[in-house]
Amino acid sequence: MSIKAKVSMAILAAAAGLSLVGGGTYASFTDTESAQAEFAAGTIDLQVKKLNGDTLATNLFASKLSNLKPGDSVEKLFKITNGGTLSIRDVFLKATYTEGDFVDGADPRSETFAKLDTKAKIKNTADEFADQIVVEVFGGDIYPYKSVWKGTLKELNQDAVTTGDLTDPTIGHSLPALPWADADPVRVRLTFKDTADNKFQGDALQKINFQLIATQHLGTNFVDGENIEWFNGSQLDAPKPR
Ligand SMILES: [Ca+2]
Ligand SMILES: [Ca+2]
Ligand SMILES: [Ca+2]
Repeated sequence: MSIKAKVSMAILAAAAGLSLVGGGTYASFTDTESAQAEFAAGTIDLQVKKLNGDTLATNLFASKLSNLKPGDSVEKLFKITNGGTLSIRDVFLKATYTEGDFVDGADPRSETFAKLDTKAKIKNTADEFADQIVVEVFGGDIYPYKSVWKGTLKELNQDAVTTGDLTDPTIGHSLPALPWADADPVRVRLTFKDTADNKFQGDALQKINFQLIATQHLGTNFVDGENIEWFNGSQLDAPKPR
């Protein structure tokens, strides 16, 4: 008998044995074992910090962005860190505003209305003003120089539009929680287009909401015995090979 045949016979015998145990009535001696399983979800918690590690205040910019002139730009450097237990795959930036957050310089409610020359008192929409503001977002390790997105605030306000992924390549283009909470630097620059004309004098978007959206990695098929907690905490952007 070849080795192959012996092996297949052994398997057949084992299968037959199992079927005996499986069916029929119980004998006198019985035993039941039970086991429990915990099924606990991890957490995704993105935090926005100053470069020194302090939590950022409500306003993204510490400067008051007012009295700006065409051609001005202002830049903010901050970092995104993982405060949860699951590794974060991607982080996208979104900026939104509403018509209600806009005050036209030609509107008597405008702070600068009284100082505005009559010829510049021209009404326009929030979108027209937001179209004059260029948003540039950079990611990358140490000093974020890699352009992740460039467009106008008006474009970024559209529902389906976000910047590209901000996670840097140093730890697999992700923001793992293990072995330590990763932190990636981000740079945002707002520029008032130097082509903005007089109708935008005194115009103000009183609230621009910046939102950072963190996403999880794709689901993984685990085999029992694997360290799931560790894997999900330290996961990188590339899918787990199978
Ligand atoms: Ca990523
Ligand atoms: Ca990273
Ligand atoms: Ca105006």
